[in-house]
Amino acid sequence: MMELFEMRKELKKALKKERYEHSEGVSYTSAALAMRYDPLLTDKALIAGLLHDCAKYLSLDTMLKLCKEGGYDPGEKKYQNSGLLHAKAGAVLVQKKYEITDPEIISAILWHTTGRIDMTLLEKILFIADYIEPNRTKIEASVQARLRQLAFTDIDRAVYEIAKQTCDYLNKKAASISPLTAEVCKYYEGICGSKEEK
Ligand code: DGI
Ligand code: FE
Ligand code: FE
Repeated sequence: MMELFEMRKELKKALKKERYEHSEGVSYTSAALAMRYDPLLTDKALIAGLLHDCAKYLSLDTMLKLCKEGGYDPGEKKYQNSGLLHAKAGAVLVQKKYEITDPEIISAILWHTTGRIDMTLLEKILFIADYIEPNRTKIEASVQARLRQLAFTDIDRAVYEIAKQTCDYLNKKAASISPLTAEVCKYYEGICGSKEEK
């Protein structure tokens, strides 16, 4: 298996500086969440966090090729943008370039952008860490502070609120929301809906 420092070295070459910093942030934030919810997942969380955006700067063509190689459906044309495809392409690239074989890590990277129904713990951890890591500063400070606390106290509610914010953001931008993104929001609202008044 590739050592963590080798992964970092390779990743640094593949990403812009800010994106690399974000990846480090997601890496240690995922590890911290794993320590909270299942310490045995800490090492996997560290790696999944570090590598989750490794395909972010590939061309759309290369992303599509990687999807095909991995047997992942790239979806309809209108959803074939780098925002959505880098997750699927990344799930294949980590196997080819970073020697990752662990199915839990691969699946966390695969679902990190949209989330999915009934996520595993590691999938939830990466989904949340991507949004709350310290270098991510584009989110309003008070919202960010609340989500950071929520992540460590009510993981499903944190998943829901992040999914909801992503949907609201895409709606505002008038971007086409993939059916899965919308479904995930509804599903997790159902799971934590009873706590709405809290
Ligand atoms: O890769 P990051 O920027 O760290 O974050 P991400 O992987 O969660 O999201 C990447 C982008 O994908 C972000 O700008 C939001 C966008 N996105 C998420 N769901 C959808 C989507 N874009 C479209 N068009 N449709 C979606 O359903
Ligand atoms: Fe991403
Ligand atoms: Fe990310």
